[in-house]
Amino acid sequence: MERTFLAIKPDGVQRGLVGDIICRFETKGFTLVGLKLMKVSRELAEQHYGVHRERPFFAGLVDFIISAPVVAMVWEGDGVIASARKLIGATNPLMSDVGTIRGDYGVSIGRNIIHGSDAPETAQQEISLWFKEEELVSWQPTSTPWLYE
Ligand code: IDP
Ligand code: MG
Repeated sequence: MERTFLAIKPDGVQRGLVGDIICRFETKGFTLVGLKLMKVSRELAEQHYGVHRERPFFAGLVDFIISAPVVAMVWEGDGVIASARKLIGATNPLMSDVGTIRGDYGVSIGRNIIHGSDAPETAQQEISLWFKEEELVSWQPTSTPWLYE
């Protein structure tokens, strides 16, 4: 089973969207295997967004991510990496489809509510950056045979 890293950003937490966002992944049929509310250190934020270090928005993005709590999560399921990106929507919420998290709740690219890993390699890197192995729980939901044939 595939795993992905998702993080509800400070704007999503401050706006009271945590419950709705978790609900979307649960009802889709994915399995929560890691969850924590955390105040992110500058070092972690800079590492997480390291690929964007040279971009003009980098400093503002890091300041934003450490400005209020973040909900860090790992979700599991067949195809969860690409599917979660679809549920999240395009990076700019004004361009995201209606029905996606960003499309339903956001209006600006710098306040786009949630992060999701974009590929298997980044998912693995981000899961190990944000979670210790013992913080992840492997379990089999009783709904599995009703979700997968
Ligand atoms: P993604 O989150 O959809 O994968 P990326 O291009 O990887 O999008 O950018 C990472 C994050 O950086 C975005 O989610 C957004 O918060 C922020 N970001 C990207 N482009 C801009 C921009 O032009 N202005 C401000 N923030 C941006
Ligand atoms: Mg990205």
